[in-house]
Amino acid sequence: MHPKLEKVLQETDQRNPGEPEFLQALTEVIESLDPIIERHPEYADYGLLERLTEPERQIIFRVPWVNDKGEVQVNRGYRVEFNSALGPYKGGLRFHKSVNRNIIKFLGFEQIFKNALTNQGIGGGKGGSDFDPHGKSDNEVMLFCQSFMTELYRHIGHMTDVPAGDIGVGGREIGYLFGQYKRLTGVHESGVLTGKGLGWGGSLVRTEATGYGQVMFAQFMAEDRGESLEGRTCTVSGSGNVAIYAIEKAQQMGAKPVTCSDSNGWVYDKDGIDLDLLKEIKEVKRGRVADYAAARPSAEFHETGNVWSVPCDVALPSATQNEINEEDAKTLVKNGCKYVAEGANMPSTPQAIDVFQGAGDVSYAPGKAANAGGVGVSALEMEQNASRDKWTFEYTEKKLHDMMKGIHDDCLATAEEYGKPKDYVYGANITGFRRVADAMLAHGVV
Ligand code: NDP
Ligand code: 2IT
Repeated sequence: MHPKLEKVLQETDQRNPGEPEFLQALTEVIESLDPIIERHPEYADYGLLERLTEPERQIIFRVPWVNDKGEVQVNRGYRVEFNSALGPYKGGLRFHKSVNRNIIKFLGFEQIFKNALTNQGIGGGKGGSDFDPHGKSDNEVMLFCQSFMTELYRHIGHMTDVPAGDIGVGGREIGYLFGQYKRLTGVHESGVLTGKGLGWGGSLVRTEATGYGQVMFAQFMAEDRGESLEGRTCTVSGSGNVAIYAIEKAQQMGAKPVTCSDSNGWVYDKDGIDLDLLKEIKEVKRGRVADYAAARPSAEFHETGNVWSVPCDVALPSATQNEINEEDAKTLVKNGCKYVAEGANMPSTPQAIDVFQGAGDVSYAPGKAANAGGVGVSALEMEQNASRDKWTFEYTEKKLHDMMKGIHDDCLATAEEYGKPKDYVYGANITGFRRVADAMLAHGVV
């Protein structure tokens, strides 16, 4: 590796103790920059790499609220504004008990390159809280969101920082967050958040965008090999926003998704997932995948193990980070899996990625490329808000399709250009890096 890259890795390691996921995300990107730094040493100059790996701003705040029993609860809120070279910070908010600064920094770092890949003029950021929405009443979720926004509102804006959803933050939470922002500022500033309701500034296709885009990406990888997803068995993890719409798009393409999961277990449905039933249980009743299995004779529920033990052609991880380890990857490859398209952020460990890439006939798409459709359509939502326009479903989905095709083709072209043909990891990291780095060099040392 180029000595400058080694030095940056060592220094970031020392400066960010106790932040393994952040260092994991960072190491993957830095390691893939070798070919571009060799050819363009200016990218290792001007403190560019040192600046790129240090967030522009990290905001941590107290979020006090009162639960239904009248007890005071205290959570911690985060917003990491990582890089604004290409546009306002953009990225979701995650509400999950595992959230800490390390998790938000890893997600914010990934977001920089993902957002660059969309070509939509958006910088990278991420936020969230260790608030656990499971088992909370609507009232408690509302009070939490209001308290969270009471601190966050001073840092965000449609030209500065535009949050959206992620794990534990969907339409309901964005509604409460937007309401409180509007109340505090006295301004109906549609473009300050994305993932809004369709009646008050939301965009058609935003709900579907991440899962749809992920499966479109898998389809483009298949087409590049002269194949398609039709008739293919897919394993999907998760049962939230991304997983549900990955299943929907896979079914539209004639594939057969047979699994889903949540933190209590996973389901194998030999007849293929019944999407209406899954949506009813997850989106309407806020239930568990165990309820799905109980209502569906062809489905089995498992409390132990995971969906990656089920033989498949296409794996669509759509739950969380590091959910595919080396053993899982070996099992997938042994069972004949040919395509991996990540809907979640960093779902495969570095060892799992090595297994996929070493297998020879697995096309592996990292999250920052394959799940970019979500933030991509968020940018389209911002565009509609700015122009006070509303686009049709078909028009917006076509834009998503073209954006995903563009990302796919850019990744392949860059990988080829830098001597790593068909390597979507190099392709995604170098394409994203080059766009951000060029803007940072133009802006001087800031
Ligand atoms: P949701 O909250 O809608 O769903 C998350 C799903 O993953 C749930 O089924 C949840 O189960 C499961 N899950 C979450 N954490 C864990 C865990 N630690 N162990 C086991 N299961 C877990 O989130 P999304 O669908 O929006 O997000 C899923 C992934 O996609 C995340 O990695 C997110 O960062 C990424 N992503 C999301 C985008 C979006 O637009 N929403 C865009 C790009 C990426 P349970 O309910 O039991 O917690
Ligand atoms: O990880 C992601 O890209 C998201 N959670 C979506 C971010 C967004 O701003 O729409």
